[in-house]
Amino acid sequence: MKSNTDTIAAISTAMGLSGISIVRISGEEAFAIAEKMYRGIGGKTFTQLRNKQLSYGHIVDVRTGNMIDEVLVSKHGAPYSYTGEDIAEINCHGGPVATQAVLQAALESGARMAEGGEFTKRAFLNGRIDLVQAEAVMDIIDAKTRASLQAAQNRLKGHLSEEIGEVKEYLTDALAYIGVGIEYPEYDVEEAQDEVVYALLAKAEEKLQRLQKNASRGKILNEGLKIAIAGKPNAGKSMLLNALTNRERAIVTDIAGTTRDTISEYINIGQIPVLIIDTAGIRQTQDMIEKIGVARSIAAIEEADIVLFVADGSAKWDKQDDEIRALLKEKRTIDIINKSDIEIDKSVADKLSGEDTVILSALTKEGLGALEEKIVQAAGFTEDVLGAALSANARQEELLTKAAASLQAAMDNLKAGMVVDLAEIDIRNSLEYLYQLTGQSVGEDIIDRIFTNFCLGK
Ligand SMILES: Nc1nc2c(ncn2[C@@H]2O[C@H](COP(=O)(O)OP(=O)(O)OP(=O)(O)O)[C@@H](O)[C@H]2O)c(=O)[nH]1
Ligand SMILES: [Mg+2]
Repeated sequence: MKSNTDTIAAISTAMGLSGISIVRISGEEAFAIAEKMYRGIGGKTFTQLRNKQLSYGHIVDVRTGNMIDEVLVSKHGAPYSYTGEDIAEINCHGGPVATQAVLQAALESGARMAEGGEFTKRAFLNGRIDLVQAEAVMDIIDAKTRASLQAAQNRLKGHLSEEIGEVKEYLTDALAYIGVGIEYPEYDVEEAQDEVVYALLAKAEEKLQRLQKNASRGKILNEGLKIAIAGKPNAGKSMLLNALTNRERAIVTDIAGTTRDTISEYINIGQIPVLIIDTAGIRQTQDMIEKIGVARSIAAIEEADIVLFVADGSAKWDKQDDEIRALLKEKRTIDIINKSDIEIDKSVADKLSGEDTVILSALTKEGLGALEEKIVQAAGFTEDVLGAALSANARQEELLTKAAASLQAAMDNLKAGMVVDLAEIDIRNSLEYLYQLTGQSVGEDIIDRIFTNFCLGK
């Protein structure tokens, strides 16, 4: 286990050819280390520099004194820095050789190579941000759309933590009320106590439910929505994929069974990141390759959040359509009649006569906008939800669910007329999950696991 107090250094920009790169040094010795490597113009030393100001100078090889690179440096004194510790930041020329040489100079001057996410981990350990905010930093770097970015920014600003803070307060208050009953049995708080505790729990529950709802949407913003296109051969699935992705991604022919393998592509639909998957047309077949393709289609459908069922508007509805729809019974499905540019067969129109059916032409793209709107709706997003999305990641969502379950148990017990002290343990559990969420109570192993997913230098 690496120490959390020694001074660390890393390259914080992406490796490769670039205009500039940034080497960051954080810890108690950061300024002393920078002092050894830096020669300011006009003989100024690093120590003499003003806080949070860019200064021009050179980095030298600490053994030979030879110049390594021309740089701009800045110092950020604790606690007002990213990590909460002293930070020296060096802007050197981009390019792997110059950048590595500057990092090397820092390591030779006494810094240790930072691990992935270690700067952000220190910000957390120093209490500058909580765990939800630390995870938001990673989501900002990973953001796939503007909405994902906005949601992560909200979390970094502490909005989600604040909301969780309110739930914690209700629960803590409830525990305090129960405490009164336990410690001062001579006071006659019994009667009112039940009601007060229950009311507090109900408030906590309402808030938690809202957070949970947002959390599931947030997961979509972070991880993307999986959409599979399913239907019988020649329905126009691949042409629909091409229309949605705006490029000739999949081969389209009039031969039934053209697509053999699943083909996937990332797109954005109304600010939602979507992984869209074209599948092989599902049918009974003797062809070895097509058989494997059909099996893969079925697996892709199982994994998908939403399935687009494509019916061929130019052909008669048949048994294959029925079989595929039976397969989709448990899935969130959007029905589509394709090929609206030619006359739609009555058998298809009759089968898919619901209001929710989208009629479109993958060829002319007519009706594509309506499909995209349906997808956004089906994913549970509207414009204002997108703006306010207090998203959460999978870890956070799981803890919210656990907290809600414990809270529910406490409320059920109270409702069933159990003595109020018995609800106490469940309330404590619920609170504990929320502490784990924000990181007030979380094991070293979990912290390490969270931060190792970060990129180096962040
Ligand atoms: N007129 C018209 N033809 C279309 C439309 N969409 C697809 N087609 C035609 O239908 C045929 C099949 O299209 P594909 O996209 O290859 O169909 P598929 O569902 O991917 O078929 P498989 O890969 O075999 O399962 C091609 O000849 C397309 O040109 C449409 O909206 N209008
Ligand atoms: Mg195809």
